[in-house]
Amino acid sequence: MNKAPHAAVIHDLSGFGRCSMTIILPVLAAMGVQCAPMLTAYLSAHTAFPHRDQALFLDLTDQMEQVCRHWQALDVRFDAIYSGFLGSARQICRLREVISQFRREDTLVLVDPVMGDHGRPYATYTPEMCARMAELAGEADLITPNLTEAALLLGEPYHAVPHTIQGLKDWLLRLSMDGCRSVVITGVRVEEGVIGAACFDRKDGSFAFPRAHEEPQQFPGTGDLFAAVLLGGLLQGKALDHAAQKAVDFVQQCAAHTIALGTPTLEGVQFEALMGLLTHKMTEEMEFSAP
Ligand code: PXL
Repeated sequence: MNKAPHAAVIHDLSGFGRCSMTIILPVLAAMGVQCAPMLTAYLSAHTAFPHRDQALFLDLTDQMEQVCRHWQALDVRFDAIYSGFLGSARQICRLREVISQFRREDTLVLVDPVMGDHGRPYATYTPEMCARMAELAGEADLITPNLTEAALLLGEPYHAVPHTIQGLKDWLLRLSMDGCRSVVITGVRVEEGVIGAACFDRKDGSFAFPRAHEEPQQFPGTGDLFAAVLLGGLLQGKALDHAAQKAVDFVQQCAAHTIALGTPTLEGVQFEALMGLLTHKMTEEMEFSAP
């Protein structure tokens, strides 16, 4: 029996606007991963939408504890634990315990230190949450900050973000905590019209800079899309640089497709119609091995 890799996915569920669970679950399923979602919060819509005074934000920290107890009783095992958007400082502390409870020798712990973008923290993130997030990231095998989050983790001002390969290598090494964890910084620009990621792989100490043509519009939720495709690739056995290139390409393809269709930016990228690009290889393999 060939078992699908199992991933615990610890993120929020946002009712409107593609981000977090509404992207990650379908993407990982398409890439052959069986997901166990643990909700950090339920929001009526992601935090970039207006009318925040009417928004529902349901913090699910206490419910997470019960989920955790039940999973332990069921002796659930995970090949990956992947966390993202978190609801409260207390929840971030709790998550460190969740990781230590379910981490086994070969479990990949991916912490996407979701805190902000474009130089600003998201509406629901306090300075204390950012400090706790840095501690949580210390538990990870792999972190995937954007440039805003990388600056917050390093305690650097946003205007200091690097735009050269050498500057990015310096930040990657600092973020790797002396080579102890792998790092992929997203949304990196070192050349006009080109966007991509900066990677440090702790396995062999190598750097990689996968990139693609930069589309003229940016969308919320693309960090979640990137990290999900990256994790799917890693769980399929791809090396970090190949998985990151696949993620860079897929985000660019989804952005180009969405711009062509002209749908509202805040609703995120239309990845649904392009899911075949993620399932293609598996389908080929299945066809190949069919009797
Ligand atoms: O994409 C990151 C993210 C996840 N979850 C929620 C968000 C955001 C970014 O705005 O608001 C609820």
